[in-house]
Amino acid sequence: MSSTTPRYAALAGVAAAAAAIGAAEVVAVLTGPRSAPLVAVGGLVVDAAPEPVKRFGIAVFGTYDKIALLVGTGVLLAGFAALLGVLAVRRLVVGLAGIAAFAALGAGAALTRAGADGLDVLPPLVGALVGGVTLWAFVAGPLELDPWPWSPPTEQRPPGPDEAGPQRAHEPAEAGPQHSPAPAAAGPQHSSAPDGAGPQRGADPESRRRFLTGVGAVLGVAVVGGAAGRWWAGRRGVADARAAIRLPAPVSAAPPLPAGVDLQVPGVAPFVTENRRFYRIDTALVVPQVDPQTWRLRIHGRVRNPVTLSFADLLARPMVERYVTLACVSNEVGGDLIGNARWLGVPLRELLDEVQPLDGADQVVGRSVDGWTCGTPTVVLRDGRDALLAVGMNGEPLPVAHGFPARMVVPGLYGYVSACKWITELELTSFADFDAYWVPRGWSAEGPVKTQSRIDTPRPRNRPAAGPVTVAGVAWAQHRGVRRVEVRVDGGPWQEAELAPTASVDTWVQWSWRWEATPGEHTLQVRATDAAGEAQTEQRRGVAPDGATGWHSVTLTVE
Ligand SMILES: Nc1nc2c(c(=O)[nH]1)N[C@H]1C(S)=C(S)[C@@H](COP(=O)(O)O)O[C@H]1N2
Ligand SMILES: [Mo]
Repeated sequence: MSSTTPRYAALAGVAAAAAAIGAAEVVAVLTGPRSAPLVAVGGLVVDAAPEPVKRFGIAVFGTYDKIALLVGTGVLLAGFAALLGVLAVRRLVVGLAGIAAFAALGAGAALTRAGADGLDVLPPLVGALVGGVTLWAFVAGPLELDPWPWSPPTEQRPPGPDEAGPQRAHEPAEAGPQHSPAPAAAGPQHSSAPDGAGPQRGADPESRRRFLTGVGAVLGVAVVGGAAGRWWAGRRGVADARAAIRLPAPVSAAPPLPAGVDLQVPGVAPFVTENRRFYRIDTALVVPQVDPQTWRLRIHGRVRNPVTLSFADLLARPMVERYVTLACVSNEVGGDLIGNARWLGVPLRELLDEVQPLDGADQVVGRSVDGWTCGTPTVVLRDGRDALLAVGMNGEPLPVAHGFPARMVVPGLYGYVSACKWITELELTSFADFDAYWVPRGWSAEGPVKTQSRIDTPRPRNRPAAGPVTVAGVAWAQHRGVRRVEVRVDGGPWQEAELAPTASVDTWVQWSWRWEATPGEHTLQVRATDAAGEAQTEQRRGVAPDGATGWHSVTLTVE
């Protein structure tokens, strides 16, 4: 095979894969974006990825971890596709079998997602057909290079006595990948060599033009068609249904915020986090689009009176409104996976009272439409705190990415054990009988929020002038409350910071401290003490298995 063969073959493979994925995206307009193979396979990867990999993804890419995953899946896929192209030039069936295998993986991934139905095999199936035809067209059909720039002397040499005849002629598949990349560097000069120059024949220029034009056209149509499909599928979402919802007024409104909850110090996180700035963490590659018309919440399991509620049933119930600060267990010390919102919803306690949990039902499992689960201690939901089945966030229906039409919000617990979005089931069971999503992945079954404090200003890259500098930030110890925040400079004595008023023990609190800064490099540290008098431990621990500990510190230079 000439050195140019692999790169043309790789192009054919990539074009076929692009055609397959583009076609699948278009078909997914009918079946829903979750059955698009890239998303379905990506979802499998999310669920199967070892915990450290996922933590790495969240740590490195933060809330962009999903985009990173999809791009990564795409790049990997392109690599495989190139390889399949190279194999297909030698034996078309190998390439076609590869495409079929991918389609099977895509179909399997789509079918094993929660809530999947038979139609979900359509995108990978149609994609595979389109990809297969495309591959054939470039490798053996009308757009084929004519001839493929084989290198006759090596390829057509009769097998020697030490070589296994027929297989050798096609070259074993394993030889392909290792072989192809190496000589590629020599490519372009060779391919433009006139026919018959040297032992290698280049492809007929006319056929090469046809081939390359074809590849370009397929890539263009696939990208444009795929993107259009994605966009169209997105329009089938529930934005209109959400906009049409009128939330009821609460029978118990959130207490008015005391004056001064916001210290008005530039750089400090606002007391109420805007919806569009609220952090988002979940395993959903495509945000579930749940139609409130057909949505149901089933409360069942170890209960005396199982019930099923519609969204209208829910809205007809007395609602309460509360400020609650939600935090992610993956929030590093000093991190921003935390936000505070005004939630409107039905007290979970009342729903549980109605279904009457049976003895031993010590765990309430929230299950979302996409199969994700969290497990919350039943006692926590019944101990009088404002645990809500929420439908509103800061005066609006829940944003789709934050769980529309309904989610759980439980003061004092990390989101992974309590804050099920797109919820469709509450199942009463026991901790002994059921492990929720993150538990077998190495996270603790119970997840009370740890007391934490964060310096929002100054930041390490600030270079304040010597003199008075306002050091400020937020601190939280949900459902216990923050009693005290202290700051120290360069390991000196702890100085008590001023605490702003806050809404309740379930919300974070802003703090500030006036620093007489002197020129040079300094390290600021902060620690909070909860209402029970327990101070944050200095010991630095990572986020797994139940939340990070340690003091946030900021090192900066004063001019
Ligand atoms: N359905 C579903 N709900 C979920 C999750 C999820 O992966 N799927 N993640 C949980 C986690 S880990 C957190 S921290 C909160 C985050 O909620 P937010 O995205 O509204 O900030 O949602 C929780 N609810
Ligand atoms: Mo989380």
